[in-house]
Amino acid sequence: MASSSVETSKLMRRRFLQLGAGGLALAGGAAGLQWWRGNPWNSSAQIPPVPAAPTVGGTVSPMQVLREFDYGRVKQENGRTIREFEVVVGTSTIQLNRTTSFITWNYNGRVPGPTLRAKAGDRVRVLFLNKGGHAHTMHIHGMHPDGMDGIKPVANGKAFIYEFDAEPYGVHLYHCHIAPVTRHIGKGLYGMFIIDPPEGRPPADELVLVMGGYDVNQDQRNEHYAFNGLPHYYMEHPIQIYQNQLVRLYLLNMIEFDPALTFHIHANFFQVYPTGRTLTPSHESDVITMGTAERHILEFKYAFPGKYMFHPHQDGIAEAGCMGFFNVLPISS
Ligand SMILES: [Cu+2]
Repeated sequence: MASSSVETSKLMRRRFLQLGAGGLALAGGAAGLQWWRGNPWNSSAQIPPVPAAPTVGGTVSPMQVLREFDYGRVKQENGRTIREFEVVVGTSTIQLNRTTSFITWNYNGRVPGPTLRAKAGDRVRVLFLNKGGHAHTMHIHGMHPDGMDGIKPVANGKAFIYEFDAEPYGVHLYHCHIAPVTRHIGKGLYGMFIIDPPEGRPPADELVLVMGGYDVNQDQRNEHYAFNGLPHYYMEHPIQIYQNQLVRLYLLNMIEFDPALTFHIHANFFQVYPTGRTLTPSHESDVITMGTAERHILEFKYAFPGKYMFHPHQDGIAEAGCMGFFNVLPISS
């Protein structure tokens, strides 16, 4: 590493750590920063116009979570691509249904947290600031030295910089690792971390679905379940996709307390890329079993327009909020 770059990096770290120590708010985690949205290396898929996605229920709209990728601030240091992400832990109250509100602990004001995305071999730098009122961390799955493993508590009001190489490519996740971890995850401290293979993947309509549970009465069981944060959301607001368009679904199970569940799509089959660790599918199915923290890429196309359900086939979990529709729109000629 050239010394000037080392100095720049040190200065940046010092500035950030001072921000944390001084308790200055990085409002919402993203204010005043430029975030890269949309997929710069995958632009030729047909994606329906997405309906306006206002903040709902006290968190960001699941419709926003669905297609939003955070590519970080991109910079070059010594010929390497650095992706710098800013993540702030906070708390907010969300509305699970008309009568039930829930105080979340979250990353960047949303449950799930931002979908961080890098390419294999990039250097990832996460500027982590804890304003959540308790000690929290960011334990990011992947390969890295133990000092970057996110199990050492970061006290409230303090900052930490996680830095490591993005390896291996696949669909990964991050979550808080303070005990009891079930509680910290159950309160909302989790998110997806995608590492793209160096050669990329073919163009597709790319979607993110994160399955989560809510234990509102602290009985070590979930009373509510959700895709992308809010129970039943995609039943009322179906996900629009186009007929015959390849859909690439990045799917993550972050449900605590239930050891495993399945994911099923109606009237179709999907190709499975286990943990996103392959470039060719391992098999085809219409239902897949996932333990907590398991994740896969599923690819499919719908041949016929119409509305098709998706849900875990543990039907009680589905009916408690983890259920939605794809609305397949015809391609007009
Ligand atoms: Cu925590």
